[in-house]
Amino acid sequence: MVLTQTADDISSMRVRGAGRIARTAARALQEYGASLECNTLAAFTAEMEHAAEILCNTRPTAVSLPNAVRYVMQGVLRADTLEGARQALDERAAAFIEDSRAAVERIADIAARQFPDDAVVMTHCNSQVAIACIVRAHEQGRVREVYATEVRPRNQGYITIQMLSDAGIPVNFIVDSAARSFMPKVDLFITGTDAVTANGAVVNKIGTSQIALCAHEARKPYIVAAETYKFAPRTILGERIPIEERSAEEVTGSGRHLPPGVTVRNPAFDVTPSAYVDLIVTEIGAFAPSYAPVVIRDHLGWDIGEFQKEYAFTHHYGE
Ligand code: RI2
Repeated sequence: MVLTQTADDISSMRVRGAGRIARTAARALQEYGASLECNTLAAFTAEMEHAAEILCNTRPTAVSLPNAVRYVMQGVLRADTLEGARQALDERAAAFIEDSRAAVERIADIAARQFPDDAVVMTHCNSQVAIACIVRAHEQGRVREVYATEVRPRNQGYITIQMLSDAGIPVNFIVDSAARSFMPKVDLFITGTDAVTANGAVVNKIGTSQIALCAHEARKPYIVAAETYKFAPRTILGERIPIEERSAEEVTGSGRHLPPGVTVRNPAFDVTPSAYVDLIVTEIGAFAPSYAPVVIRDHLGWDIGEFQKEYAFTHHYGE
């Protein structure tokens, strides 16, 4: 079934990358809804809510996933009729997929202006949107070469170097621990993100915060390329972004003997404080990280009224 297959593809990382995960979930909801043979709006809504929950539980850190699911599901939850719910689901899923692709292009246009001439760039992990920025700047003749990390343990760096190489960009492939050694040669560090919090912190692939620290030390700017649906609304309520911890086998390989008492830790992401982030480039503009709550309120539409509705606050000061 398309839904369980998609959920498995996302949790096993056959489908990976925050943007691709979000688009894949939107498409899965669209297809699942079209396949349902429910006769009532209530039954259809219940099935769709169950599907949404399954998808949201696949990978906990990338907020693009619940944001995409919420956007698509609003069409179902606000509908008055079964036919209206089916139509809104289809339209919203298609709109999300189209808008998220357009956002990557727009971010590339905006971010490319930040690249100095003859730029030497460092990137970490494999971000579709960060690579789009590098490629756009290279098309404008402003990228000399890229330092791309290996990205232990899943080695997403191999995907990055293939994409950059396909675009005709000279690449230096380095182990993750060589990032500080090469930072003096670099003009800017750029990555994507899995989540931006209300205080402007950036959650991204494990190792990002170490490189951001090196960039800060060397006074090299760190630019984050982030579609607005990668901002995490619930962090305004104090919720923390859960950091996904994956299996030990990803680190050790299968069949490797470990001494007794050794525990393998394999967090997939880390948090870079806003102090080490120079600019977040979104499809609606380039901002300092302190602008994150404004994006959440004005662009994602999560305001105090929204929270009040959701949590059904009944007591107000003065009453
Ligand atoms: P785009 C990836 O996570 C990386 O952390 C990457 O920076 C981020 O998603 C954003 O990817 P993983 O799925 O949406 O490899 O920019 O764990 O492609």
